[in-house]
Amino acid sequence: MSFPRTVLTFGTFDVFHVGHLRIVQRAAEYGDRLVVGVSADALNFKKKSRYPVFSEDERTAIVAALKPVDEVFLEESLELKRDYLLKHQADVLVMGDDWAGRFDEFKDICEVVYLPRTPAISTTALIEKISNT
Ligand code: C2G
Repeated sequence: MSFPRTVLTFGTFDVFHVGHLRIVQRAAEYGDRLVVGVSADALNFKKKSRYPVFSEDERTAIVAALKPVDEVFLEESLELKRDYLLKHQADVLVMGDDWAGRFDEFKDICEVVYLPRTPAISTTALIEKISNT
């Protein structure tokens, strides 16, 4: 096992909420150093045909300011996951269980862990709640 043990997680982290905070905190417990890939605006547009509420610069600044986070980079493409894991020398990849099984192909280069999502909170639900008030 290498030291320091590096954990990597990915996310959009738009309209940052406690579910995002909890996954970051729990991911950090899997190693000594936490690196976070924040998905680019263009990648979100490609996936969901809409831009996030907060720009990639704002989302990156919020995630970088979190105590458990050591390094942040922009995730520009879903296809580059293996390159990102290798580049950042990830020992563990942590994702919420909405992604369960989807990253098992990387088990040849790192540990892959899926953690339960924090219940009853999501960016989509928050946007709906705010728009309806
Ligand atoms: N999450 C959570 N609990 C919630 C909401 C989100 O644990 N109530 C977790 C998700 O499972 C994910 C992380 O928070 O691991 C970031 O969630 P999103 O911002 O929705 O990220 P997503 O759009 O899934 O982007 O390449 C993968 C993408 O970058 C992931």
